[in-house]
Amino acid sequence: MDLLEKIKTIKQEIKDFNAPDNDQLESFRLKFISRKGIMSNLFDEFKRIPNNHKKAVGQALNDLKNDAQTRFQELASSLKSQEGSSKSSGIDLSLPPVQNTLGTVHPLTSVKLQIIEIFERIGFNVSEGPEIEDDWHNFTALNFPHNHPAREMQDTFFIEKPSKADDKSDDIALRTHTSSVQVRVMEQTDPPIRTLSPGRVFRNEAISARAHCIFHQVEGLYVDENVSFADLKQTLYYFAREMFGKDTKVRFRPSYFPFTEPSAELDITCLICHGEGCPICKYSGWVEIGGAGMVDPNVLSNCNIDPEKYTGFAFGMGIERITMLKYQIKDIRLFTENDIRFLKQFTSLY
Ligand code: FA5
Repeated sequence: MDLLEKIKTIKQEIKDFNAPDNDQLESFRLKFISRKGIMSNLFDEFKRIPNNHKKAVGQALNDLKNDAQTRFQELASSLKSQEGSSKSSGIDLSLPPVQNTLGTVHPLTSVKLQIIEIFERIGFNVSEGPEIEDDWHNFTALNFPHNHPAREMQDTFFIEKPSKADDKSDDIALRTHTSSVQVRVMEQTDPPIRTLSPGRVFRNEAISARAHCIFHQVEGLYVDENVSFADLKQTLYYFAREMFGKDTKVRFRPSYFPFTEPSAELDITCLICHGEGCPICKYSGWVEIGGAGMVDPNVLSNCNIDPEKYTGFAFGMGIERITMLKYQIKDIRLFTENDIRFLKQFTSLY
């Protein structure tokens, strides 16, 4: 390579050189500027070239020397200003980075997903409805009598309650149960229907270790020809086995809901005291996890489904209650306190 070519290459190298720290700056100085650096070698070579080339090459060599010195000044001052700014902002750039910690899925979310997965295996899909609900979907379509206590201020958070005693059709409230979603699904879908509706519900209740005014339920609905109470029982037995283990005992107690007939309350053996008695099971050995029953023919008619042709079952369970039993949590308030020490115990879930 002739000398002019060489000078051109080195010029580019000088331009591209970066010195993120003092060591690199010193390398630059040694390589290009010092007495034993590239520049002195080039001046030695310059002595040996023919005289008629000396003018052009000498000019290029001087330019290169200036370039090297200018670039050195630039690199030195940019390093200085970097050091100054990190010092004045109090940041120590040499410290190792802080590790990112992964968040955890909330236990209620995890249990909700586990419930969905169990029911999806037997053909249920998932549907959702609004948390702010009208009277029709939360009460009237579900056969609630006008004087039912749930329709009073003491039990329900009303957003608008313009109604007189007899006409409640304009009432707007925070839904008190996820049964409102079964009405919406039945209004919009022809049977067969097999759906699960998890969601948040609200009740004007005192908060205690067992009960909250905001909690979660999951509603199940199956409507088709020839659906029977035996189907309901087997479905819930299957659920209890999958969720709590095959040795879990389940019992149905006769109950009453305006929207199902016959109705039952679903209890499982208390997994906290294993049937011996504790405050969570009120020393009975059993804990109620939900209500269930055959959908009342009036409710089917209200949702434009022919009760002569179709029957259905429905159930509604408390997700907090199920989570407390599964993970032996003794106080429902822990779910909403956001105590990292509590939440961290569930890192391995879903
Ligand atoms: C109902 O809400 C009915 N809609 C359930 C139903 C659906 C029956 C379909 C028939 C057919 P209940 O009020 O019992 O029922 O509530 C169901 C479950 O929600 C309870 O078993 C309990 O697990 C949970 N639950 C009720 N109130 C609270 C509360 N204040 N805090 C926490 N969980 C609650």
